Amino acid sequence: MSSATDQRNVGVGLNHGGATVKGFVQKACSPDRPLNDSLEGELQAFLTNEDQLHTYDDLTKVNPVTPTTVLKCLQARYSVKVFYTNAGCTLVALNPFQPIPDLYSLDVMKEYHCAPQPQESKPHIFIVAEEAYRNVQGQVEPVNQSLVVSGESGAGKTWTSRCLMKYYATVAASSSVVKSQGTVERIEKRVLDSNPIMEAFGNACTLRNNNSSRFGKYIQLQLDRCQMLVGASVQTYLLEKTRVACQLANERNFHIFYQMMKGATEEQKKEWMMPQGQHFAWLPNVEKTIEEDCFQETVEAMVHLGIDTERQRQIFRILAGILQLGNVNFCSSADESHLCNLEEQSKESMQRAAELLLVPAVELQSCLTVRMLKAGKQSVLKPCSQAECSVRRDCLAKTIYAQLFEWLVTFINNSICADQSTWCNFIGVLDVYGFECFQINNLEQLCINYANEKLQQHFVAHYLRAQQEEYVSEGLEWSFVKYQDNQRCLDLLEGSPISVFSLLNEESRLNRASDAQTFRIRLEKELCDNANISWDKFSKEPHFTVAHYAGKVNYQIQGMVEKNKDPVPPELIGLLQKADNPLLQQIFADKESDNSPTKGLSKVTVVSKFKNSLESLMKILHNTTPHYTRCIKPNPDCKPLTFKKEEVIMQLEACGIVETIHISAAGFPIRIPFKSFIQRYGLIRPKYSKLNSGTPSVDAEADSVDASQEVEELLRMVLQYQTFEKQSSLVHCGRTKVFLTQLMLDLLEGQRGKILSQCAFSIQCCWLRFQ
Ligand code: AD9
Ligand code: MG
Repeated sequence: MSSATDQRNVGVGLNHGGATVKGFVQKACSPDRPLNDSLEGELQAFLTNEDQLHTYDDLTKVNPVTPTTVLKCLQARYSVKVFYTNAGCTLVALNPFQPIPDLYSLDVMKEYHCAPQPQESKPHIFIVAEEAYRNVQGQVEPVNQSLVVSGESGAGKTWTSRCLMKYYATVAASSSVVKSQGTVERIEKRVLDSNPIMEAFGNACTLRNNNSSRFGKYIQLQLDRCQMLVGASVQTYLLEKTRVACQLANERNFHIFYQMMKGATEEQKKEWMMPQGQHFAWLPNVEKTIEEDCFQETVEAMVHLGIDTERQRQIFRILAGILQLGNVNFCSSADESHLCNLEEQSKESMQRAAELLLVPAVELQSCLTVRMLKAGKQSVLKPCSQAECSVRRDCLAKTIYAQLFEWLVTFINNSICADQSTWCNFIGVLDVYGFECFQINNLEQLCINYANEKLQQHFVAHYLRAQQEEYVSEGLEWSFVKYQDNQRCLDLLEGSPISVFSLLNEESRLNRASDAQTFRIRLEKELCDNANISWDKFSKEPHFTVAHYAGKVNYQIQGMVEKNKDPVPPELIGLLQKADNPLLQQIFADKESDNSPTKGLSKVTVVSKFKNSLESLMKILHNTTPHYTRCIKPNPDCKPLTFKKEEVIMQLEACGIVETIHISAAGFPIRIPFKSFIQRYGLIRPKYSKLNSGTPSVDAEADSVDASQEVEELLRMVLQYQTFEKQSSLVHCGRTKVFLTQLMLDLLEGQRGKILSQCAFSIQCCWLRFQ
């Protein structure tokens, strides 16, 4: 094992109880003896010098590792514009919220790519990228890699993912020989061009981030035998389609609509029936200009990926049609028909929407205002209430948009995915939404937080596996490592036979008029044994609270069952299948309406679909070597170089950094190579404790005896000759290192301190006698 690793292990190990350790080190320097160079180096890990905090490039070296010291270290580094810090096996990335010249330049990429030991360079996202790149060509067989990027909204996940993709598009191409260079270049550009398209359609300006991704993404970069990038494939998760028809105050719709409004030519606007100055109800905050309002870039990327002009026309007409739908409002009719009418000013919008979507206006209106009910083999038409009409309008817009997004992702995949025979490994980049806890949380947050629970479980399992590997290589058994995992919470959410999801699905299938209170009572009755769920009995709003690993979240029950069903009236699907817009026709061609008799009860609910896609993702992650990057948002206002402690600490806790420390504390966090151990604690043995007679030459001794035996003897002494084996919960001797718990370290330090103070006292007495 390299000395660098040993150093790190000492650092990791000396996480806790640092205040005492620091004191001992200071004492050790004076009456004891001058520290030799190597010991000085080892003991640096013990010291947390506040002035030097910014120099600690691994949080596990800070002493003691507590949320406060970790926070101070990150703050110190941020203030000197150092944005990356290791935290054991993860990389913490602080968002600078301003461009940092030269941090990601071509030269920097090359530097990391060519470094013999990139891990020894300053922490950087390119080290993570390079490590994965080198790992992929495993020693025995190739190992696929996953780069998991997490963090809260605006923390920098998408930015980091793009950065990783650019790195591979550069190094995986530049390392290639001239061989089929034309193709390689083209594919890299295509892979990168998938970003602006997906961001235009899947990102939006929110209160937290001007370019917030409203979907999760896992992109696999496909590498051939020569480690060259030959293609990619994208998997997306849970697009927030409700945004099309409903935006919170001060938030916006998806970027693409604004790009069209702002970047299209007069001619295009005419074609899309978007006259200058027309107000669109679904385009709030249109006056706000952001960097992402760049229509030209999206169109260029579309062209590059092979979306021809005709297809583009069809896409933009559909989008313009959706905008017109947003301006359609209904009013109750005054006559006996009970049919809802269009508000006067909505008539033109309805006409335009129909024209743009290429569906008959009369049919469109009737689909939105009349419901078809099945009674046996017969169909009955029933007028919808005003509220129902609005729900159907929104549903139509959301369905079209979600299907269009899905079609785009499929198109992109067809355009960038390499032939199966040409690639052999992949590096996956996962950019998913972070843990969410808003004032009002519903099914979306439940799914997002469930995804984060799954990822956290994976992280914990992997982290412990890494520990296990070291224990095994050191000849230790590892079964005694105890840790808290989040299985209970996952059982609560997805377990079988009874869980929140199973009950929610059951409620959705029953198809009865959903009653939030009834569902709450069921949850309470069926899940009362699980300590991770609770209720505020006095709350008027039916809700339940889940204790996630990152904190407690209240979920509103009202509307949850309906969201889970996500019903699309069959008339709407039928209408879209008949549309003259070939793209609409295509994307709905094989869609069965939800209420169709063939589907019946087997309709896949939102949580079932999400759970399945997440399970596939977890399978992939389990079969790859993961690398974790935790992005941190240093302030809520996205201000450059502003560090708000309260914000950061919450994220450290939520993204599991503090948890990581706890996990490491549950095992044997302190690992000290035998030689260093003897150097520091050798003086505890009786022959050395007669220190008053002189300074012990531990180095010479250490060389002459078997280090392992020496260490065991020392440990027996400290444990007062109890059977050493019985103390396996406190300490273990490996092949080259001692593995200790914090308690054992404290015992050792206590003994050492006692001897040193006796020694200081004796020296003082001698000195007085001389005088
Ligand atoms: V969300 O969950 O999709 O809402 P992300 O993806 O975590 O969120 P994003 O990557 O979009 O956040 O970053 C937010 C903004 O921070 C970016 O638009 C950049 O302006 C800024 N950012 C993030 N990382 C960096 C960086 N390394 N250097 C400079 C950055 N700016
Ligand atoms: Mg994002």
